[in-house]
Amino acid sequence: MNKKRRVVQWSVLGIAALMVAFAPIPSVSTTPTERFFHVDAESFAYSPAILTVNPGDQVTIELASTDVVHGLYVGGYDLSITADPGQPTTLTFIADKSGTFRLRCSVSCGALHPFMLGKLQVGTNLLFLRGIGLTFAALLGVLFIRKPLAESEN
Ligand SMILES: [Cu+2]
Repeated sequence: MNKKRRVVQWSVLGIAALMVAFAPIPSVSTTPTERFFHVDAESFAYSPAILTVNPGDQVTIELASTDVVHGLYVGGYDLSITADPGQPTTLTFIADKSGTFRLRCSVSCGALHPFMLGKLQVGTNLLFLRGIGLTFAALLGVLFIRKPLAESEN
């Protein structure tokens, strides 16, 4: 009985290890490219609101306002542009910092201005990968913590 349980435990561990080894992980080394985003700003949202690029990419954001003057501040990079209605403005920079950065409107444009937000994702979302890693760690932990208890039950 005990031996059978051991075999099951090792099988589960083996399968988990295989999953860790072969889980698709986005390639780390990507050739930097030029990325262009046309972002429409309208009270009180950006479209698109989430910009995803790779580290090292040259990012150009064309901000176009369709109603009042709006701004776009890129947190972490400390860059800002404003766009008058009908007069798009462009901002070009190298995405040399990895991570998730807040985009927000830099011009007080109305009641919901503080909620005019977006996101710049540079590179792989590490939180997501860590979450997967933690899930496996927890799984293995449960297996090893349960073992002594299971044996004392017999
Ligand atoms: Cu605003």
